[in-house]
Amino acid sequence: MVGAAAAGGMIALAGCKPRLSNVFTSADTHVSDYPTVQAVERFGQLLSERTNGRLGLKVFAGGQLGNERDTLEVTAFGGLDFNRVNLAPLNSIEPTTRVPSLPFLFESTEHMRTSLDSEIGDEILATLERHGLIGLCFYDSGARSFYNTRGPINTPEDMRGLKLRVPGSDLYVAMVKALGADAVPMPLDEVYQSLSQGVIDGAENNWPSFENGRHYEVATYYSLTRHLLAPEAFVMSKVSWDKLSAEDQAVVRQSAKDTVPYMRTLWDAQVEKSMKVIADAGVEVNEVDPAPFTALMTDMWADFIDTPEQQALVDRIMAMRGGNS
Ligand code: GTR
Repeated sequence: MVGAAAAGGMIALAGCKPRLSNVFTSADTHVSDYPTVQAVERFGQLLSERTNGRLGLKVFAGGQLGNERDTLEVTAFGGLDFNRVNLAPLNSIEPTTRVPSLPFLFESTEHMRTSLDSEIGDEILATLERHGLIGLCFYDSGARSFYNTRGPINTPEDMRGLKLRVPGSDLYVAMVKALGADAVPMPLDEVYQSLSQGVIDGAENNWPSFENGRHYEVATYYSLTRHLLAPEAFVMSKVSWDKLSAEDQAVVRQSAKDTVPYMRTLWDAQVEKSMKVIADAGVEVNEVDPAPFTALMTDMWADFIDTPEQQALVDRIMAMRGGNS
């Protein structure tokens, strides 16, 4: 693995002064101009500037190193230094990550941003350390809604019997089942073909992923349920982290945090761009009354919130609704 080679290089060079440049590796399922990739590229520039070129980063975009679940495992073992993933593959690994993944928990992007910018976000990120990962920051991921090849979804009844792709997370499976549809867990890179071949009828995602994966070419109905405002996470391998000096660890942490406002600007612009591409392609987009979806999807929270630690986080996030902090 490239990451392992870079890490091996670090060990060999650890005793030399001054240290030569170490190029870390990072994985992303998205293409190189996607906001998450751009933000991690920016992180790499900051890292290099702030260490006078001692540390650098190469981002492997477009899922070239594998799907999120697999690359996450490799990251935890130190074969990759960094990774940018959705929270879904972390749901089965760390229970606290299920909290920001709960449908209809955040009432707006603002609520999501304020909650995760507060100490709540840092506390959730810190829980990843027990799994070999250093949680560095959260990135925006907009709102996920359903799209499909059959027709507009207005009520949960319209979802009965639809085969809908979800990321590999029990929470997502339960969410779709609660609405009466069939959940098909599948990596993102298989969705386009599965839609084209009728293996699935639809999926759910935000505007940029719906557009970037070209899913809108096949699934021409996008129904704005906005059921999930779960963020993305940028993580580092604890194996690689432990090899850094305390000063370099602080640079890594700060540089990651410093990319968050940049990512949000890119994100908001990308959403606008994707909405236009999708509208121009003639996709039928419909607004949805969230009430019946909210009722069914919040009923299942109890199945995924079973520790006092998770419940306390849910309560604190709920208390921040309506602009309270
Ligand atoms: C996207 C997210 C990806 C990936 C994808 C999915 O919104 O940015 O990291 O998790 O969803 O549905 O697999």
